[in-house]
Amino acid sequence: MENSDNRLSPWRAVWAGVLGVVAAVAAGHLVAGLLDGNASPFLAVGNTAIDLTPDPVKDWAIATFGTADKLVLLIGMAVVLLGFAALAGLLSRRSPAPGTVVAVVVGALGLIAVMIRPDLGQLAILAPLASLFAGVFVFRLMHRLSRPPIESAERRKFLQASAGVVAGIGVAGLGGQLLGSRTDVEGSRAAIGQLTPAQPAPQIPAGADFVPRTTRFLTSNRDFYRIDTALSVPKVRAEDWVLRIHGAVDKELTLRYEDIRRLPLVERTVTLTCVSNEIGGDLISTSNFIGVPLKEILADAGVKPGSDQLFSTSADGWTCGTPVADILDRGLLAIGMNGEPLPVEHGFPARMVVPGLYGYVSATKWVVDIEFTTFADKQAYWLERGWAARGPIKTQSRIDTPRGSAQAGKVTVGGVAWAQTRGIAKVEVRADGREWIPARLATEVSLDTWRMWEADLELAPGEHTLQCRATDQTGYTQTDVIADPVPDGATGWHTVTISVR
Ligand SMILES: Nc1nc2c(c(=O)[nH]1)N[C@H]1C(S)=C(S)[C@@H](COP(=O)(O)O)O[C@H]1N2
Ligand SMILES: [Mo]
Repeated sequence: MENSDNRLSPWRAVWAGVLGVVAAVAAGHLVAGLLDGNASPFLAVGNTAIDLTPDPVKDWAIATFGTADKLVLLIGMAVVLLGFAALAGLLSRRSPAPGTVVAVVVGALGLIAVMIRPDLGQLAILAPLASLFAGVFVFRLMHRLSRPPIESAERRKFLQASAGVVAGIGVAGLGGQLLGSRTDVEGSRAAIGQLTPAQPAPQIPAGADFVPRTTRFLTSNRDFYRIDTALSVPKVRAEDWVLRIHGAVDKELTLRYEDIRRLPLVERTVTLTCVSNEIGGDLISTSNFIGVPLKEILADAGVKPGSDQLFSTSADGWTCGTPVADILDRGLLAIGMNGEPLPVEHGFPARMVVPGLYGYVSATKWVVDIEFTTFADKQAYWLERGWAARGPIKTQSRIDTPRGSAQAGKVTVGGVAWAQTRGIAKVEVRADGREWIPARLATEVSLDTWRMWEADLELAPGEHTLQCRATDQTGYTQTDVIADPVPDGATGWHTVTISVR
């Protein structure tokens, strides 16, 4: 007969729930390490959550947490999961059945998340299955050993089991981590060495920026902004990388890394921009990209007339649609960045770069598949989530300094402006809505890059509002109409308030 004395103490109930869940995550991680890091049910749920998150929330997360958005998501998920675990434990003080049901339901979620990931194979379900079994087993074991009355012998068994499970969790978690990183992508990258372009980009002239009043013209690989949907960066070794080119072509092609590297490499200085960049935001950077013009690679394939979309897919299943005309005009299959092979986070071994188009419609990292099709036939990742099919970069400008405060008198305002493929013709600055003052423009590097500017304003002590606006070389002056990044890029003039002393 069960009576109330037979119930688990709340602490032990919570402990059984938490150990069960952590064991589940660790076991899944271990098996995923053997198969594919993204098969880890915890990551699969996170990746699916990213795909399912409504765009306004996604935009808000990028704006609020920047590149830490994914870490915040993982921590949030961990907190929710531990909350469930504690609750499942508390519901199970009398019998392990309720907790077992919760474990099966959460386990099933992990299973579904892994099954619907486009980037995971069939074997990947072994990871969430391992989680499910480990979770249920550990929970029921700890539950059984926690039952009162607890004599000293039983207490010892309980402590021993706890210690054993905690050690097992540590070994499984660590093992999964080690196994997962055994694809030695850094080793593969290091083995490539320097990439020397046959056609280097022109030297960046000293007058290309006004550091420290403006951002530096070339962004280091470390500081280059990063945006992608990948919770764990795809690990593709150059030796294993294969690019398939198919669809509306005369001849299908399969290219390997050496095929690309053997071709004469060109270097292009390009400013990449994210469509999610808010007015004044920093999702924009400039690099010397090294690669091969896609037009040359595609000459062998022969693109059939009638296809207007190059539909590219990355190793992790992300997709992107780019107008064929832009690709043939200036698309690059890039393998290097600032003299080095692409950093892993920026698409190693190969990515696409197309000046003048926002990254979401042009800059596929870890690209493994290129299909010629039409915009009518196929929709890429962000289109299904409400963003526009076409994403030409809008003429924009940003104030870099001063931000916050300045000394009264002559105040030099500095910043950047961009209108990739069109070039910047003019930037103007004004304080407190007064007349526009033309800025001095830094030396132009190319139409495909940003351009730095600075201007002197005379400011008295007090609060002042500074604004800037750019005019591109087609004569278009950026609009003051404020628009959100969704669906095709933010508009409006960057406005900063400073206090002058
Ligand atoms: N595989 C993959 N490629 C991707 C993305 C992605 O989510 N996955 N994001 C795109 C977006 S939205 C942008 S702005 C650029 C950013 O490139 P970066 O991270 O090298 O700056 O990559 C593009 N390529
Ligand atoms: Mo982006």
